[in-house]
Amino acid sequence: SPLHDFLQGLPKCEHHAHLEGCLSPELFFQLAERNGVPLPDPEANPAYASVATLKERYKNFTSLDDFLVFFFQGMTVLQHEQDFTDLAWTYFQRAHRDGVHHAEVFFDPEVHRERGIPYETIVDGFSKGCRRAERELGLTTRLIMCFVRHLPVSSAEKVYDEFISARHFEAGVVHGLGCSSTEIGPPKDMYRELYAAAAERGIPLTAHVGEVGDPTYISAALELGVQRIDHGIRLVDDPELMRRVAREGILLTLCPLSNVLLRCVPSLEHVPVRRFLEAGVKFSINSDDPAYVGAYILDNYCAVQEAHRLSVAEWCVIAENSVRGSWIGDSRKAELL
Ligand code: ES4
Ligand code: ZN
Repeated sequence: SPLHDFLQGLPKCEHHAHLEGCLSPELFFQLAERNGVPLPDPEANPAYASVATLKERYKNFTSLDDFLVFFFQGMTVLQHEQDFTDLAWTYFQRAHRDGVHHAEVFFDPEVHRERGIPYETIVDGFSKGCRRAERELGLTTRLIMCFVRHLPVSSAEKVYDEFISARHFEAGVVHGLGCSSTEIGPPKDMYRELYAAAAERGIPLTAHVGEVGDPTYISAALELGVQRIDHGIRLVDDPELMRRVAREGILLTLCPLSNVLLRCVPSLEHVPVRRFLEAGVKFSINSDDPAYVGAYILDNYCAVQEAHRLSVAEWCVIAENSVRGSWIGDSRKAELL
């Protein structure tokens, strides 16, 4: 796009990338081999025949839940601390090349723990990748622990207890809590107690809502104390709630190309960036699951520009709101503004 160089150079903050969503088909097969993890039977799932067939399959997700099957299958090759570090480091290098100065990334400890990986292995591995990015790239990072709604609350309680016992919030190892995975089905308030306990400790909260769910999923999350909404595109279906989100300065972390690929919207034109700009709703633009979507943050910025033709002034508003909505101290914000 004509603004590519400008968008590349714009100091960006990423708030919505799943580290497990950074596992490329290449790295999937590499780690499966390195760790002796059996691949899914290609008879039952021909997508796993090769890197090429898997890449092709990733272009044809039919829904959020269809994607999630591949996303959780991918994670099975992550076994050792080094695998988690490699995955995070690979992502941060790419984000740095895309002009990201600050990155807040999700990880799903419940899912790894369920298949026998200790909490410490997961967090130590990812946090080593974060520290390397800070040291070698000057990128600031934040790890956000993500609960997954397809598993029972008792599973979330287990990782929450480990996180509290390890004092990882106080130590600045894990900076916030979120939740993701399937949206429609589980109770909207399933993390009421956990979110209340975390809020009491001053832990920042977010939730994946309004990606496919109606605005009542968004208001339910706000009631649980979130400061941020991941996706939230369905907010446009409730103008009153949209005014409230604007008034309260809640940040939406939009993932435009993910929304198109998972068929949450028919095309980029339906990601309501202009409606949000006009309503004064703050948002950032993010990659979500870049290795599955086949697009990183700069691809998302450029695709939004192609579809919506924003002005330089509008891009500056987006970049500034991304800094202000980051979970970092005022001195780091001042450096980024
Ligand atoms: C996700 Cl796009 C999306 N939605 C919900 N949960 C997720 N986990 C990873 N990506
Ligand atoms: Zn997500």
